[in-house]
Amino acid sequence: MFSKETYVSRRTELKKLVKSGIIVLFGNNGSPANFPSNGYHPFRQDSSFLYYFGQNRDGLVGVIDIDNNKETLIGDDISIDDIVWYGTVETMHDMAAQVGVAHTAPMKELTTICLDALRQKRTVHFLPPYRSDIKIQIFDLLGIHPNQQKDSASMPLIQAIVKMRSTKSAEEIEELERAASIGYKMHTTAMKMCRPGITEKQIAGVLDGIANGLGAMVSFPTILSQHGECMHGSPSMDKLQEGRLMLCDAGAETINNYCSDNTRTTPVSGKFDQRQLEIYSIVEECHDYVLTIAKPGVKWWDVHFGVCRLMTERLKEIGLMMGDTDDAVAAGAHAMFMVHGLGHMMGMDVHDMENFDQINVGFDDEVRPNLEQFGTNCLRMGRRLQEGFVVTDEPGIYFIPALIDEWRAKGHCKDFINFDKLETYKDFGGIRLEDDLLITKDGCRFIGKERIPYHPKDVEAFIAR
Ligand SMILES: [Mn+2]
Repeated sequence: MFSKETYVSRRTELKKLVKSGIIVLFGNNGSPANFPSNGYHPFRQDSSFLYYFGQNRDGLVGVIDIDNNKETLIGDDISIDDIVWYGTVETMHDMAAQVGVAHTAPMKELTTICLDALRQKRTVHFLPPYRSDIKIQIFDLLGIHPNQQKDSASMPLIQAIVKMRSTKSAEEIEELERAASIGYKMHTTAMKMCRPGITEKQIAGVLDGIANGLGAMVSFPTILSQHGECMHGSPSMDKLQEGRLMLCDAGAETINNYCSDNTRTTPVSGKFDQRQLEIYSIVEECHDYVLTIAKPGVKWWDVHFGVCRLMTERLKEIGLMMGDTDDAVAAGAHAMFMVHGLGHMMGMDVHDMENFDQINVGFDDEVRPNLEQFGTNCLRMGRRLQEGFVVTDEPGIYFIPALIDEWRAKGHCKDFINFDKLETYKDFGGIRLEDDLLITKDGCRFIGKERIPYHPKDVEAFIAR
């Protein structure tokens, strides 16, 4: 947790931005796995609740009455029955004091607060809920059916929070650096463990343990697979095989809930073969290219398409693509290879604030998303960069057999893709490289004091055995 002053000043700023009404920020509740007292662990607090109220306990709600300038932390003190099982925990009063909140109230009082607000026709600002229990709570409190809640969520509140959370403060950047150093340990361990015969799950399990042992957790379920062409390939019980590539996309989340998100692709044999090296070098060049062009004022949309053009140029050189580069990219032909966007915002959430919809986070009035074109519709961020933004830089090239078959059958982008040659890559898998970019005053830098090896020579030297 940060100092009391951090939370006080964040709430002060939020009140200024939202201007009037009453803000209700729901914290998360525990989530049962197979029976109520056997919950999914670790508990994950809602990020916006954490950002303004700092407390990492279940069953809390933060209320900010802007018109009456009154802040209340709502929740029930735990009973002696709970103390027997879980030990003594801080009182509601102490938790409120730690984050500079003057008032506390038991959960039942939230009903009164909401009823009074509705009777007085005051605006109750809430965020779009993503958990079913909170949807029921909002239904009970405000009478809005879960189907209507996303549309009824407060745009002024969403916009204010996006404005504040998009720009990371110095103390937040320190936390992101901490997450990066845990991520470094996870990734370098995975690279060292990568060899024929070990299962994907064996490695992924160790990565979870590294994060846990450092008081952290993984920032999302680890993607670790020799089927890198499957975007969210969960680790399986399959053994890694000689000649394949292991794609590992994993990150840590610190005890204060700031994330890292990196991807490395490692040759199981210890050395890249010629074909792998060709594709890897293109991804590497795209990854490094971003570092030279991302800076305040530049649209991430343009960075993404700059990478798409560079990738297309290089794929033409090795005969997988053809035709005019600009025409190919305009037609979306590059999305045969890079099916996703170049990156996303990152902070307390690995896809920062994705619960508000990416259109509200990564785009604005100036830069609108393209929801029609395959590939481009997965770009989660497009707007102009600002100092303090954190965005992932994650180009990738994949060979997805089903996608190759589908486009070939339809003749889709046949003027730009050499399907005969592509056919021979169906056993390739995929390559992605990912690092987290902090936008600085006049440029950008990668987060993390130590770079996880990624230049092919460095990778081979690092895993040499
Ligand atoms: Mn990512």
